[in-house]
Amino acid sequence: MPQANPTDREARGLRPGVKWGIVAALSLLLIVATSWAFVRGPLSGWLSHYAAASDTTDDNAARDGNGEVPPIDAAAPEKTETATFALGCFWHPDSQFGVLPGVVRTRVGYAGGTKVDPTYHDLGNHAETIEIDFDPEKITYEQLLDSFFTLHNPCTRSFSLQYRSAIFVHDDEQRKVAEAAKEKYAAKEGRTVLTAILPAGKFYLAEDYHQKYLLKRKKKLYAELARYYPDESDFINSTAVARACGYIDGNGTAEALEAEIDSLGLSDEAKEILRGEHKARTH
Ligand code: MHO
Repeated sequence: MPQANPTDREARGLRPGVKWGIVAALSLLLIVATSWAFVRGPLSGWLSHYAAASDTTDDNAARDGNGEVPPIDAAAPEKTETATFALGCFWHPDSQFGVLPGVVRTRVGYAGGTKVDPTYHDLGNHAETIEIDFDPEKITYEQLLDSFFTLHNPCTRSFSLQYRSAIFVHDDEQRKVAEAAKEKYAAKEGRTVLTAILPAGKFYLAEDYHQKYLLKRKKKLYAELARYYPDESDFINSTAVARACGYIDGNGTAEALEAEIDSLGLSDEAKEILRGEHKARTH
């Protein structure tokens, strides 16, 4: 059998067997890469969306500790629903939503973008976002939306993705209510509302120092509440902490504060500080 010399082989190109082998290997590589991208991208997005859609949660971490907890936390409802909003810097919304009757827990974080594991200083295309667990028997999603629209200016374009206005809906019902609320607000203002209404995807919890930021500036109150909750995640999940963070910045009425101040687990000295700060800052 005559041996093909190198010049012949070059002239003929690769043998068909080798050529098809390479094509098959490349196709396989392409299929694997595409499936991986799909699993990491859209699929994980849909999965987290649908996981979030049935977002009634009964985990009340505040009650799981062995120690005593403030009465308002011991009475937290089993079932809550979640609202997720972006409305600029999340420090104040954490306080403003935290005092609304029916709001059980708040937490701040990053959502709406594609960057994996964002941080405050490396946010990628995420927006500062607040998640609110609420008792639907005490406050409706629509009422939360009324607060959402009035607590920021949704008609002015944001300088940055970080501070954009968005409602991240957890199911079709929330989407319908959010769209109607946006139309109602636009009609009332006679202006275009720029708020985006998007499916809720992954929410990345922000760093500890951003959680209940305004309360953490008040050392005495912070220390008293932190004593109940040495674990930061329990601290964040406490209704007493959410309320204290709200009242300390002057949110809510003086009557509401008086009605629940004894349920927050504070000493007399801390209660006086809270009353004083609330009065001084009432908007
Ligand atoms: N540091 C900003 C806002 C902080 S917010 C968490 C400021 O100057 O108020 O984006």
